[in-house]
Amino acid sequence: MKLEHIGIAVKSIDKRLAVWQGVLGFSLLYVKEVPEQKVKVAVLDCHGIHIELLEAMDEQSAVRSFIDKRGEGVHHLCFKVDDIEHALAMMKHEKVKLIDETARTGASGKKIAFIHPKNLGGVLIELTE
Ligand code: CMX
Repeated sequence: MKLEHIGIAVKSIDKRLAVWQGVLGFSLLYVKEVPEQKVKVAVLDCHGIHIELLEAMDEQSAVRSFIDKRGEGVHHLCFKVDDIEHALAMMKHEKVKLIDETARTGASGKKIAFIHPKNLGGVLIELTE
């Protein structure tokens, strides 16, 4: 498993890009709306590891609830696996609580799945293939 990206919940992508891109100097790879997840994402490259800024698209967005409860900040870590269905089956076997029992398609078109933060000290983990 390799760290693929770090998701960071922000109120405004435009406002935060000024620092992540303008001051820290990371290259912006793309900005995309993901309506099925009610989020807009801006993905920056940090020497092979991506920084994914997440902005809520509406009041019902999970990112909005996250920011309302905890404020802006680290939202999730995403790890890359070779076979996501195998990784999910292994976790299920080990009784790890899953949010997604089967993989779905993520913002980049790759298969993704979320693991419940309960097993991971309150940290939301995303797997991607
Ligand atoms: N950090 C810690 N805990 C979190 C969390 C976070 N970022 N997000 C949710 N939780 C907790 C909730 O508080 C809840 O806890 P309890 O069960 O104790 O109440 C639990 O996890 C489940 O959360 P939920 O929102 O009630 O569950 P849903 O199944 O409705 O949604 C999730 C889960 C992770 C999909 C959603 O909360 C979310 O974050 N959606 C946005 C996903 C995202 O970042 N998409 C960006 C694009 C990703 C990509 O395509 O690459």
